[in-house]
Amino acid sequence: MSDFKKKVIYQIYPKSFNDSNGDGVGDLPGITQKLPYLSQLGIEMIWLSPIYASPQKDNGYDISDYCQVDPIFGTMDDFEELVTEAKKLGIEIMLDMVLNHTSTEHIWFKKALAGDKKYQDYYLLRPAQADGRLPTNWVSKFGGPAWARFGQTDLYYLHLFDVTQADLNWRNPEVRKELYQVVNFWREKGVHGFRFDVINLIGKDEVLLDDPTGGDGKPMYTDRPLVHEYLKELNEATFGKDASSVTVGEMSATSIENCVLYTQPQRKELSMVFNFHHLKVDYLNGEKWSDSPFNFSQLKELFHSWGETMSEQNGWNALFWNNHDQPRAVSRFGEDQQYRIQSAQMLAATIHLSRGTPYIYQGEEIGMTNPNFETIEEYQDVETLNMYQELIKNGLGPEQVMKRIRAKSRDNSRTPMQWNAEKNAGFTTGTPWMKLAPNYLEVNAKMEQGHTGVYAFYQELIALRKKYAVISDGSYEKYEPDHPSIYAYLRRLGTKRLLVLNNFYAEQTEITIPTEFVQGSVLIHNYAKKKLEAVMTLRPYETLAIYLD
Ligand code: TEU
Repeated sequence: MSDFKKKVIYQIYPKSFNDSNGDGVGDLPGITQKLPYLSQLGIEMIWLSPIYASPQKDNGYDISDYCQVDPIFGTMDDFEELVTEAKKLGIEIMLDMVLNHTSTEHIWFKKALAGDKKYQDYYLLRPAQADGRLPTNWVSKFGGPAWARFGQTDLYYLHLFDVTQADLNWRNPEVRKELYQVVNFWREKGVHGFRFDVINLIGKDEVLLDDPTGGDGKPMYTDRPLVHEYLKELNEATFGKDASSVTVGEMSATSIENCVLYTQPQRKELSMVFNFHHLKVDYLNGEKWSDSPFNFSQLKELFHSWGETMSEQNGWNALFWNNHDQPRAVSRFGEDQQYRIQSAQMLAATIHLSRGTPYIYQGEEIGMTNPNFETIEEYQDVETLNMYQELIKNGLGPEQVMKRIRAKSRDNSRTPMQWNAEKNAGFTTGTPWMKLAPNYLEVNAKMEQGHTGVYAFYQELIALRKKYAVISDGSYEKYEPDHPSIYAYLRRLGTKRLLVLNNFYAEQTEITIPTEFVQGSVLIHNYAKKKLEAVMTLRPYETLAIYLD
């Protein structure tokens, strides 16, 4: 049995982590160089965003060969060296499996385009509707319709993401077999962890239909019952053979009910799931590119309902604030100026002491912030660039659009890792592929390691999870759900209890704690020690956890 409940997983976006050869792009040897840094933090598994051969239209989530390393990241030897060196430090590798779609540069798609019927059945090709409309009214997640003309034919291929990312036909058993071989190819290289990209979109119906609500089509292809069947098959054919494997499914627009089913151990689907509901609490009417502050009561309600349901029904969550698709949490849910350190620490405690497996996205452990670039030319992400055009077309002025992009762009998290205060923050000796956030003189790993800042707090949280079973295995219960500024919860395992209090605001506030906790001990705290009292006063972004044995 894998001990993924005690582990903390660290996500690396290889392009922006560490460049060893001065070409401006992070690479595999660069990651190997930084393993001691990760080991010191207490990390036991690193998830690498895609490192495979790719035209890089979506930074590697558009794969042209699943079994090759993209030369921008190095060679297969470099990968093997990384696996070996990591193992010496007790660190395992989790790879990102993008199995819902391939790049249109993949040999399968090219053969399909050349007329090979076998490969045409690898993708979702459909004719236009009788009245000439596209096969369905679905919208691509990166803007525009989800269908594009298939070469010179009368057919269209489905692309739920970019036009260069063609959805695979999972109903074809040959396709599934090929993909299982890919997973096994990497297992043989010593990989024990897999993150499955948008994996709840693989169970598409045989007949693809218009969204009757006139919406974007999501309910027509998300969490279909077949997903569970395919996951069981995938499990059995690949990682299920390895008792130490750790898997996480990235679930787009999913439901708690399905996530319970995806993760209950006896169902043999996945170890855990990422869901994104808590990261949509600043989407006005569900619209990502809106301009709106986050809704705290909605955030708490989501944490509580997911925490309690998964706890009661024995499902398992991946806990996270940041990844390569999200703005920096400290700029979004915290305060990245005066209270940068305190709010980064508070956000860390909220998820690291909760029930599930916590993930850290590179730079989060040093409190990295959004870069706030001035102009659209400084942004690179395909989604951001498409949306810029779309929002301008919809009538917003350029400055209004830039304000939204500064808050929402996926590039917020993709700026190079800030290692030190030297040139390019020590990320590269060359010209970085993407501009750095300008604050690297004050915010960098070297500085953070030098004093009791964000890094040391993460170190402490990671160590606590390994030591206290109530953190790794305890149940989850909400506490004072209606408090206007504190997010609080209780963990329980046998007679042991943990109360976690987090002030999400810059104003001081009060909360009454259960009387027995006045006799408890403080496990972790981001302010100087204070006496436990029935009514506790919490300072700006204060977090503390009280333990009762
Ligand atoms: O993302 C899936 C996804 O639907 C979102 O996170 C999406 O990028 C975001 O909502 C847009 O606002 C995964 C990967 O994490 C992402 O980087 C890829 O671009 C995408 O799949 C396609 O492979």
